[in-house]
Amino acid sequence: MKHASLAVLVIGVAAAAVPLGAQSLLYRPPNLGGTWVPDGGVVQFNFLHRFYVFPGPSHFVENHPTFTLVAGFGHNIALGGRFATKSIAGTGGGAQSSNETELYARWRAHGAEGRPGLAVAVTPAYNLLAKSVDGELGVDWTQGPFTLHGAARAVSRRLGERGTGAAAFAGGVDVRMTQYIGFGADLGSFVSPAGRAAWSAAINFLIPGSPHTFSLQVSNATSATIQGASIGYATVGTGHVLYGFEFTIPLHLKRFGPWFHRSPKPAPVGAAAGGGGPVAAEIRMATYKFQTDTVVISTGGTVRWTNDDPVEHTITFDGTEPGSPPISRNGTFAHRFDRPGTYTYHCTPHPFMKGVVVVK
Ligand SMILES: [Cu+2]
Repeated sequence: MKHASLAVLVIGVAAAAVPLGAQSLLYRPPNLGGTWVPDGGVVQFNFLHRFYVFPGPSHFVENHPTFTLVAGFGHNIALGGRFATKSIAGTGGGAQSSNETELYARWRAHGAEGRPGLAVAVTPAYNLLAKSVDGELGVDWTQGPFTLHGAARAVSRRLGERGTGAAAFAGGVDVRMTQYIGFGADLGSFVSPAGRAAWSAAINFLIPGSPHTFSLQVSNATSATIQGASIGYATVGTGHVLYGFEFTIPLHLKRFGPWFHRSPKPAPVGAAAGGGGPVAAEIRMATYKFQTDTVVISTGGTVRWTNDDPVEHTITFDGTEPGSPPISRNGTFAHRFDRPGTYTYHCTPHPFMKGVVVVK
């Protein structure tokens, strides 16, 4: 039983470590857009919040959030926007507002962020505050725990500046200590005038059992747009450091299906639902737990699970045994075990729910 629990735990954690096709901050330093494109049908919401604490006696806190909302359309194409409510533009000469909006498209021409090897993405954009046509060519290269990043950027009108276009370059690196924890850092600047480079450093986490990643960071950049990530709040070396965090939230649109369909009738599912013989063991699912975490039955016996929770659960075996589809409230799943053995299983949406069926 103890060994079985450990096996379930290891398998559950390994499954949980995959961020479900979502953007992972373990593969992207804070001020680089990366080459990531959401899968079709996935909408990603990233919340970046940075703040600056003015020196005493006021200790006034100035907040610099950037919200990113981007949707995947398949074919390695994404459309999205960023909204930064306290962009550095507000401090620049001639800027009308500090609300910076950038609309962008991204096409990943090669590779995939997070996979070994090279990935390349092109990101055309329009910055509504600067009234500027912007663009970025992003490249990253992953090998083992390392990812190296490079970006070449061009803008037709710089934020808060009069005059013509400019080019910027940025580079960064990620190092992953484990699949859950990594470090990232980057540096980027407009070619001219130099001296207001944007930099950042971060410690990044994948939150186990979830598709979310989280980073704690320091930087001197006030927004995450192509323009904002290319210029620092103040000259490098003035000690003007912003602290912040970013949180990534992938929304798999399929999961919202139940909003638009009548909830399915709870029904018995599984091969043994009908004439599977007498039920050798009953297991209830309640409060996100298999109420009996280990059952022992004889070969040929049937186990029946019943869901008492308002959310869907699954019976997903860690081996090759076929498991259940999502089981809605009051639904049941029955399965007959024809071979002796130890069958460990978990719930796919809630990998921390684990159980064992021992067949003698
Ligand atoms: Cu569950």
